[in-house]
Amino acid sequence: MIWNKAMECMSRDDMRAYQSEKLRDVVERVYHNVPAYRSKMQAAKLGPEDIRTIDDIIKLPFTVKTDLRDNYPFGLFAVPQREIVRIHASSGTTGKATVVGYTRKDIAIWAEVVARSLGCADVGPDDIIQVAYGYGLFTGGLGLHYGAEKMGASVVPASSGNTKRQLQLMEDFGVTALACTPSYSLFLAESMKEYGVKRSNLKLKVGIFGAEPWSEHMRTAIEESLGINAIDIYGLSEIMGPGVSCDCMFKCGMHVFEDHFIPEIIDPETLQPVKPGDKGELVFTTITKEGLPLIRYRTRDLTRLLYEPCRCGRTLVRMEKCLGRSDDMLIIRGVNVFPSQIETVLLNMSETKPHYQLIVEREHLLDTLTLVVEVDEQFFSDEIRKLEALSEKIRKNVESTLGVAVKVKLAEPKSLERSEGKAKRIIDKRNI
Ligand code: DLL
Repeated sequence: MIWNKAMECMSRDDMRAYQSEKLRDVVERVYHNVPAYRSKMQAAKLGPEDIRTIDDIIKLPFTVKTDLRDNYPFGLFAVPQREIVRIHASSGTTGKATVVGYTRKDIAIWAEVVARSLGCADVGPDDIIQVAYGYGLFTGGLGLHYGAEKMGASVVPASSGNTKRQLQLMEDFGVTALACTPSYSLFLAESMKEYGVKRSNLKLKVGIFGAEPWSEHMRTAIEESLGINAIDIYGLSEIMGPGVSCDCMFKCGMHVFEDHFIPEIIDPETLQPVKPGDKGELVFTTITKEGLPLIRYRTRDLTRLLYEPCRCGRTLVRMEKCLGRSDDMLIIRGVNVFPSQIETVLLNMSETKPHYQLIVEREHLLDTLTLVVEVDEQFFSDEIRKLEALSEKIRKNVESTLGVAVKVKLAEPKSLERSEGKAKRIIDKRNI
């Protein structure tokens, strides 16, 4: 089902004209309402009058995650705080979270793009959708929730966790659509046996999976084990949350809702646009957002844009599955983790050295994180009790910063390999 034909099936020329108009508007707004943007534009000797069409977008300075941190928490908001009706947050690169704010209109647009995404996934008013993304500061739960309500589907706001209950709800309520991370969907499939839930007793037909990278090979595994259609949904808090783009039933790249988000692909080294169709870093400009409009935001996600028409009838550009990043962010059970956050915790503790390794594994379909950390010589001890207490202290500190469970292994001083170049801190053994 195409939710908004006028916008999703527009001719490319009309889309460019529409984007040009909205781009002019957002540039005016940030220039006048966000001091940080005004300074950046002034430094680049740019005024709003220099941005006439979409082709001028490349003149504009980029926005990066640290801009959000530097203006923490609300410094990049383009409206007075009284117009903000919702705040979400995700992990920042160091201690501080990335905070995003939405006006009432932003929330309505977000619900619209998620409703369109569900339309892409063939979820309609007759469906019962279980939202098993976390509800809270993370955008997954509430994002899917509002979009599903807008679509008119019956929403089961299960939130994340409690696998037994998830399966029971699915069975008892006749749930037809499941929204969660792709790794959790596989875990649910595996847990069915354990909890005595038979596939034949479930009405599930489609999954709306995202928030972490997953390959085509994983798509096949999910589709086979759950007997459903597995649809990829992409988004990031800074730009909106889930619903920036979504697969249609042809599963040949995620349609970007370009009337709200203009995508570009740049070379992450030179920062220049790549040739059409080439792979690089995805950059977005939000053209309708009021609360936190972002200009040329570097997502760090690596992908390519596909402009060939899609068989579904949508003319919206498609983006290929995102499997890599141009930074070191990891996604563990849907939670974004930056090694720099761990470094900050270790540096703040006198007992440890910032020499560490992070080992990521997928055990029984769930991601696990092990932190191997060197203990400072002064604190290293032969007493097991002391070491256990220290490891527990590190675990608590790291978990409260990352928001994800971690196993801590202490290492003797100077035992971790030193590298002459870039330290190899992350050992990702998952085969996504
Ligand atoms: O993960 C929003 C979301 C929620 C998307 C639910 C889809 C479903 P953040 O926590 O800000 O927002 O993390 C954003 O997650 O830059 C990507 O690296 C990664 N990501 C999100 N969706 C996908 C996907 C939400 N479908 C970061 N495939 C992004 C690959 C994804 N990576």
